[in-house]
Amino acid sequence: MKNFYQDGPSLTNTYRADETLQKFLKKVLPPEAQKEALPHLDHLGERASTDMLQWAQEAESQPPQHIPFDPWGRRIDDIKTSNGWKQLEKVAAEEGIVATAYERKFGAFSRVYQMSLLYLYSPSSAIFSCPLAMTDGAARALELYAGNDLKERAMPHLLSKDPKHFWTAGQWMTERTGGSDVSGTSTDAHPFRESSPFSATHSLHGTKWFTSATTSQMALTLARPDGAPAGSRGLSLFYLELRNNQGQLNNIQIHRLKDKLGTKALPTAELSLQGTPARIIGGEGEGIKRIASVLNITRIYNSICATGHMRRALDLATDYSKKRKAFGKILMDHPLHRETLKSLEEDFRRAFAFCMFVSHLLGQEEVGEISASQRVLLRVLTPILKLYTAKKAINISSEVVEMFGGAGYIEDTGLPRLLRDAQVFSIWEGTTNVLSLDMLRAFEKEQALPVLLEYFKTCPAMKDSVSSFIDKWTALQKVLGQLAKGTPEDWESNARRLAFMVADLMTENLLYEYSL
Ligand code: MFK
Repeated sequence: MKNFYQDGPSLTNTYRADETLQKFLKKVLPPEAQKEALPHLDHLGERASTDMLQWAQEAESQPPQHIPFDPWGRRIDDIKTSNGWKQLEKVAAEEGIVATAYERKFGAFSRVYQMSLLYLYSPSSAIFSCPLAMTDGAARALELYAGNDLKERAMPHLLSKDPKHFWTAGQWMTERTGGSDVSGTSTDAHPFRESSPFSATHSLHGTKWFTSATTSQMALTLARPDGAPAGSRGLSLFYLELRNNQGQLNNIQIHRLKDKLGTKALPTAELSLQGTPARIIGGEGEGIKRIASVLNITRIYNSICATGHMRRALDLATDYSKKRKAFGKILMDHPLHRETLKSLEEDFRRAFAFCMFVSHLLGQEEVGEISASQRVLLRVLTPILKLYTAKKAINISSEVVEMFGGAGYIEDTGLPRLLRDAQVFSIWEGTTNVLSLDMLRAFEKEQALPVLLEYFKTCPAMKDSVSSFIDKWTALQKVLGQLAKGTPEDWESNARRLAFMVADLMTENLLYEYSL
């Protein structure tokens, strides 16, 4: 044992190493989609374990910097990012991480294909997946609600596979008054009568407290037009471009970059809009409803990224378990260690199956092949998926860091980052409680509970009386029975518990249905 040095964990092609992904796609994707998607995913899995990985490490070790002034005192508010970060943006464009969804080559399965790309891209992207989430959300909101001229201006950029033309989008919702309760939004929108390249209708004044990534070319944001009522019903959705044709910020001042717990490579800024030209999207007062379509996409992204993160953590732990010897044998040969990994692997497969089910529903909606009840399922399952996968990612990351013992606690192994970055999943785009309440909103507004129950009654695990499913179903029935005569407060205080019960049932069935 003299001169012993432990080898660290390493990665190989992350598509080839991923039995769950391959098994699922071979079972579910139609043959013509498999013909294109599988080689593409293989190629991306290779990049995720080679060039992307190096760029991600570079981006993490050279976090973005805010340069407020030039050497002569002019305000410039430059945000300097590393070469690694720029290369990861280039990969996103080249590999069509957003564009693939909108090409819609394989109907409803286009989203399954695209989310599989994102799932491989994200854990090697230093969270470049965050600006991509907002880019995709913005593309969908523009597709649904913007005028043709605005669509023609922005969409070709958001969906470009040419890195020179590719744009990312921000989604600026959070202000000092809140990220969850946006009713206190104090950004004002005044009529704008000058000419602008995108026919701005308003100029915006206000402070945005969290804007990721502030290097984007455009953003969607909420503001209150003159005379609009207080509260969230007075908010409208606006499109803005950050810079003018000369590359100067459009009356935007960046105050500082946020010093975050994790996601250190991602430039998240605090900024103020000081007469920024913006164009209203949708009608006045429709802001929350319109931004909800962005949120529903970014919440699915969050879930896919959380699940990709789980896979990455488990890949590292599994590789290490085959290398590290303790008490006379490799870790993998210790029954308790193996059992712990096995149970985390099952949690991962549950999250994966749930993500892919919801991605397929999203694809069905986008190509108009969705029934009324499936649309309600998509609406109610999106917040549940997001809250469930975020918590699983945090738990798996914590367990994996622990599996490495002391090495897991040492910065230059890169392992502590797993835990820090996982924590963002439960905060970004809605906390667990806010999403549990969103589930109740869908119960109330869309009558989603009977739709869910009907879905469970007809799913394969119910038809085949799978005992683990039946046990969970019985437990849910019991809680619903207790709540039947409950007050709104009873429903609210049980919302989180109910959300996890629904997620457990969903995943119990999907593991069975997809044979994962
Ligand atoms: C990786 C990045 C790391 C960077 C660091 C990030 C740190 C975190 C930074 C952040 O702050 S992230 C921002 C997190 N914030 C959110 O995700 C928002 C959370 N809040 C909510 O989700 C609220 O529920 C919401 C603001 C959407 C609504 O609150 P309200 O004002 O009480 O809405 P209301 O009146 O219930 O709903 C208005 C309309 O929108 C209703 O329709 P009707 O007008 O027809 O009645 C709702 O049904 C509809 N709606 C709301 N949510 C919807 C929805 N429709 C569809 N889907 C939804 N999800």
